[in-house]
Amino acid sequence: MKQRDLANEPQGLERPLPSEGTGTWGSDAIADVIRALDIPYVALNPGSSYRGLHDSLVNKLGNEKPQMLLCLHEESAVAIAHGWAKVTEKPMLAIVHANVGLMHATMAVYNAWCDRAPLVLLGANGPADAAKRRPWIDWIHTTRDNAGLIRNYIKWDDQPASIGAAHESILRAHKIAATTPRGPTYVVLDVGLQEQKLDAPPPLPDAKRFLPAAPVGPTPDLAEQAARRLLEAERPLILMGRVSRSEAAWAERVKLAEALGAVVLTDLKLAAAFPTDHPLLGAPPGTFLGGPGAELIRQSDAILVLDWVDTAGTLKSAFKGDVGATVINVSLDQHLHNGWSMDYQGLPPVDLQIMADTDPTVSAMNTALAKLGARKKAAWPGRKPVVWQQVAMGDAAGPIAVPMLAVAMQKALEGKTIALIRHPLSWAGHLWPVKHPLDFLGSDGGGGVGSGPGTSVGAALAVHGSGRLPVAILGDGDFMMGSSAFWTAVHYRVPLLVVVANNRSFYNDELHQERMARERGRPVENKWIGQQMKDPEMDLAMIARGLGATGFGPVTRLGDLAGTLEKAVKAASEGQVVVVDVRVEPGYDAASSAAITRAPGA
Ligand SMILES: Cc1ncc(C[n+]2csc(CCOP(=O)(O)OP(=O)(O)O)c2C)c(N)n1
Ligand SMILES: [Mg+2]
Repeated sequence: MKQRDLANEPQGLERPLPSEGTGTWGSDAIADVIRALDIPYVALNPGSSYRGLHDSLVNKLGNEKPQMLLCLHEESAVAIAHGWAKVTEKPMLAIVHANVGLMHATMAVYNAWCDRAPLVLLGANGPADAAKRRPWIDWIHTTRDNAGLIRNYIKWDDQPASIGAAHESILRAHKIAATTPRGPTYVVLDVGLQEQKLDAPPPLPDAKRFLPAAPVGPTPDLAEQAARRLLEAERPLILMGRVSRSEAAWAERVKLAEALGAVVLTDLKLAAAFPTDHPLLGAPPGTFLGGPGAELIRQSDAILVLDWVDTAGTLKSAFKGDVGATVINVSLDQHLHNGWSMDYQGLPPVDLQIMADTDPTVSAMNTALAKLGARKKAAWPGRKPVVWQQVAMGDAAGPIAVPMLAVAMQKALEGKTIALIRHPLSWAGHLWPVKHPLDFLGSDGGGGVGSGPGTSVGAALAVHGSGRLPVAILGDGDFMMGSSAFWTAVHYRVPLLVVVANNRSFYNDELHQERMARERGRPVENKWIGQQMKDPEMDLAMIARGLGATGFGPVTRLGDLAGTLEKAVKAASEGQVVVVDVRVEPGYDAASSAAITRAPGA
């Protein structure tokens, strides 16, 4: 393998002087158990509530394993950890300061929760002992129940009261976060605990004995029942939802679909699950279920649901009334459902529930099918293959529509292995081919705008060094809310290509105002007020340059796009963080517009 130049790698940066301090502190012992988790990075924004732990991470652990990633906002610290987990399927660590840092982090925690992304979040509070609080500041930054802020959208939290308890707590937080269904966990470290002097380092538990559980499979009998029902169906269909990034599991899903003759639908909100050029793909993926997908579901007589995000809503949109097909639901998600957020979606009618992970279930079904033998009759008689909408390009001197941007980007990236790590709301499934589990990473999970920059940086870090160029296409609203995350990518030398589909608007909501105006007989012309970001238009390339990134644009004419993208791809391939401001025409794909502006209950 080529020797990596450490001056241009995160690991080469921010090397501390050797520490000659003596003594053992509470936070040193906490740092020891953090080291045992074998997590390479900790994303953080600093604060005095964890100054003890900060010191131990730098001076006791030498700022490696984990290495600090300094973030300019707690929302981006957690989003970076989220983006990392989207690729690695493992938790990164993040640390936030007291109640205020946690308040900043909340939306990103919610996004990670909804995306079922693992995250070990550490925070701090106190001192719990009021007699030890510094005047004023320790009082405003101490809360009775710090984790209460986020308890409704994390899997578990704790505030340990001793070093031994902190060891157990951190090991448990890791184990729970990384066990499926995955999600965030939170451990609050009391200031007093971190800053106490210890006589001797307490014994460290053996982390290897507290590892997360492996994904869980179905019983052979359940797998066989599922396989048999789909094999006997005339028009079997698979909704491929949350699945892993494993290449082997990808091949197993293709094998299953082929053995069953099942038509497959995938979801644009989730990472790649099935090749878009496969003849069994039923329709291009959508954020919402489009007409052709709904028609296929309506026609199918047996549906295998692999941890789909909204099974009830999807079946409702397709069948309108009674669900005529047999439904086999493979999901562990119910373990996470609570009464606070409705991210669990509607309750789907299910004929066979398999409480297992999707990857091992698919493998078990393939094993069952090998015994059951091939189909007797071909499935889906008379089905026509997907018709891929062609994108019409405009005049060189004319404006740029989002589909044209997609075509131009594919051209500029030809011959490169890339990961499309984020896409804007104006995106549509027919715009991007997917042939590998890392070709496409889905969306934010919780619909919290502003996560795009952070999750992109985290995902870019996770693919760094793999030969895959990370590419993010972001809305301008999303970019502006979270743009400070790009400084972290520049600082730690994490290459990334960001293209902003800049429609100078929170355009999603212009669609809503348009709908309101039409429904109420009011002027549609007013829909832009309180939505558009003009006068002044923001110079996003300059903002990028201000953060140390390379900025291109604004590109306003279609004819200038190819040349600019070519330069941008070259710069990112050479290791830079690159932002291209592309001024696009407002407008969403017709299916998305219709779904977004639907009336309540429709
Ligand atoms: C934190 C947050 N605030 C507001 C919204 C409501 N919202 C949904 S989409 C959207 C517009 C986002 O703008 P941009 O990223 O520019 O995408 P565009 O719709 O213009 O393509 C807004 C404001 C949200 N989902 N999350
Ligand atoms: Mg916009």
